[in-house]
Amino acid sequence: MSTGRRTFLFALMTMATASLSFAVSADDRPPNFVIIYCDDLGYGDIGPFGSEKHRTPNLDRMAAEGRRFTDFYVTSGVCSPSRSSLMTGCYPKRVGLHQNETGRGVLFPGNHRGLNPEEITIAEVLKARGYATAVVGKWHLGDQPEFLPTRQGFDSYFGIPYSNDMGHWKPQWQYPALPLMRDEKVIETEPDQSQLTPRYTAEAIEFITAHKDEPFFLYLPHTFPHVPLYASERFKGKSANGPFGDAVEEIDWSTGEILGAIEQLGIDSRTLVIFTSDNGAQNGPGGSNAPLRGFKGSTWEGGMREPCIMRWPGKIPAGTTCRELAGTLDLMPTLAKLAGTSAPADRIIDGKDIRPLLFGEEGARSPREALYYYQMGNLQAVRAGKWKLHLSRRESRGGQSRVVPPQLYDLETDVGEQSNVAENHPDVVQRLNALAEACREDLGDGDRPGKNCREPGYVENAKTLTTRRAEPANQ
Ligand SMILES: [Ca+2]
Repeated sequence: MSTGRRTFLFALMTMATASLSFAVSADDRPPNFVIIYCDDLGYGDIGPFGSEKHRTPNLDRMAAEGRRFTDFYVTSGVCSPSRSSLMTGCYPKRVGLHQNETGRGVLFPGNHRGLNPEEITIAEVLKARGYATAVVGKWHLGDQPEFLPTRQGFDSYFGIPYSNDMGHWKPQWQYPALPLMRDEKVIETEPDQSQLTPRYTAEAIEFITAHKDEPFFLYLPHTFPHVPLYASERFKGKSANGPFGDAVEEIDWSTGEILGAIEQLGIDSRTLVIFTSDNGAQNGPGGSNAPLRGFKGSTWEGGMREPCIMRWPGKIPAGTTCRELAGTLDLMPTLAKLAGTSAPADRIIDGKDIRPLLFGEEGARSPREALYYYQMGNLQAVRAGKWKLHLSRRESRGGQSRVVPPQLYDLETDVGEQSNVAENHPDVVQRLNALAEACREDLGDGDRPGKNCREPGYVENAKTLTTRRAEPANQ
């Protein structure tokens, strides 16, 4: 090869390398992700989803600048199982977090069980792509060192490890003092809960600011509006709906602060912000799942269908609505694709890539054939398209046992699940029953084991993070 030709080839290679590094370092670099995840916020609790009680100007604006998802689901009506799906893209039953080790619906302080460190979380997927990762808020996927966020792909953690009622709120419950943690250390016990939302907000903005020049993933699972309800002085007593409304309005403020910081830093066009909730509003504290039926803990729509807004200026069409079936299961695989990578291929992942739904592509349809509604280990309902079937089951009440007949609802015309049309559509009932049967085979149901379930994490010598007095145990 002549020297001239060699020089020419070298120049070509240099140009190729230069253009490649340019492409990666400029606007084409992976986008940032912020997931704001409320606790027990109902479908009808914010303005963009019809609330007339709560003032949510920041969420109203977020919806006007982004996209509402009306048929967006979590996988459980309670905290821990729901969170396991957001983190792993799998049904709770798949990863063994549908209940704790004693058969209760969520994890409690000092439980042996937690999200298996062998599971690959959304944070681990993104971290492998060079993302800075942080969680600010309530974790609730295990409080043993092996299960903490810092062992599950997050660079840093600030928040409470489980629900805010699992402390000295009700002394008769005999929980250890509620810990506030930084990374793996308890830094306070029984923190002033009225300050949690402002403190989370400050932490979130600090993280975003520190990492504005690299791809980042911020997971912000709020403590509220789970009970006991608190708001800071600025919001306390100010809403038209008591402490519940105060907490929601403060979360709205927090969302506005975060969106404002993202705008001010000039990273709007490369930041996807997602706002949703871990399960529906509880019956009693003041939340609303209207127009849906049922509450937190149930497999009615009110327990598991959540308000969801996504905003990404220039990418997600502003002021639009997606009515296709989607959910938190889909976020891990979708964010992985947006980051230029993929969900793990060595195991079953239940989530789907829903990028076409985010971007509002013409004619985009849900890639999901069916959604399964579990209450702990029991499969109770299945949705396919517009149809939802509550499965026939045996129910015991007051010493009497009876078989509850199947109930079929057309969610397009009857979102409130009021009119059982099972008798009019035996073919649909049969089709959804067949889907349910395939699900039982796969994931199990009640005493019946599923053939594709994985083991939860388990720690033999589990300890609580704090003692029953208000003193940290690990300092
Ligand atoms: Ca919850």
